[in-house]
Amino acid sequence: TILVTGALGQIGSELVMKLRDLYGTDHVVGTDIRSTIDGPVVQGGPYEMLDVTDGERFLEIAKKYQVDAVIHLAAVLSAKAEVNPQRAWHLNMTGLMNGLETARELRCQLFTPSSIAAFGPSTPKEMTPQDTIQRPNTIYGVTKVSGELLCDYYHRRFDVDTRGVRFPGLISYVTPPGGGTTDYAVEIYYHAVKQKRYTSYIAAGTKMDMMYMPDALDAIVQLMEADAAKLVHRNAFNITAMSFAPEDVAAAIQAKLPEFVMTYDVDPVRQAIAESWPNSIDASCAVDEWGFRPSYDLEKMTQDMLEKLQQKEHVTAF
Ligand code: VAH
Repeated sequence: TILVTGALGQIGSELVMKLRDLYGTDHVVGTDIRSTIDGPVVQGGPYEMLDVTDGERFLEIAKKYQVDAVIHLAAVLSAKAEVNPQRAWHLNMTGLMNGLETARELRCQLFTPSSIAAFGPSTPKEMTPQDTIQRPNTIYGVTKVSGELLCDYYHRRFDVDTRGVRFPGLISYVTPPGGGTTDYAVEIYYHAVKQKRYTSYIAAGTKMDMMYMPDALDAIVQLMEADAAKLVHRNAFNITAMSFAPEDVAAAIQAKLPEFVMTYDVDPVRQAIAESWPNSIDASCAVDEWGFRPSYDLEKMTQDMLEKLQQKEHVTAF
């Protein structure tokens, strides 16, 4: 059985459904701190309320379902973490430590994502290498680098099968992200469909790596199923599908919705976070070691996002 934390979040809410399709509904238990009674994750299969900072409860649930893989997604994202860095450290690091201790005790696999946020201003910005300097200046980035090192330590010291990827900004139409810096690239599609206009809080010319959610979900499954003997790296692989600035995604939308208008009102806090991250990262190790290959580029993603959001009856305003 696979235990997913953060199952009601941007990645978790879609990953749980995909894993239940792949491995069987009863083999995937979703957990989150919230307990919404409606929604497919909670009603469609095993679900437990879990605050990941509660280590005993984490272990108790894992034992109850005889879990053999933990996919730990519960975390505070970059912008929200800056508002309360102490809470972000506690949730991100105590949560991960509890996941690792659970994996160590049950001898099971653990996947947890890192992020391009694990890089900082002194990291090479173009085609950022897999192995390079990592001195992030956000508390979220500090927890991501710490998480990478902790997962590698647990693999080396306790032989826990830990694996992870450094996600770029993720774009999806099912569950909006909460508190990230790359969220503009999700909001823009919702606003394009609903108001035909969007005011970006990230400045023109600010390039960041991005990926469509279907490719992100495939990457998690592919890495978790990869032959361990071929893994030179573990925590965490650079992966990306595209790199764009706000004007690029606006142009891709305008190609489908000519009447779409983009304006700018830069938020200095999230702009500074975005500028501390790479412009583009090098995913060649993921390609070589476990065959990573995304299938959505900006044009294909835009086509799908607009189609799916136009189908959604109530496009929830952001
Ligand atoms: C964030 N979406 O914006 C997350 C992610 C690379 C970005 O870590 O914080």
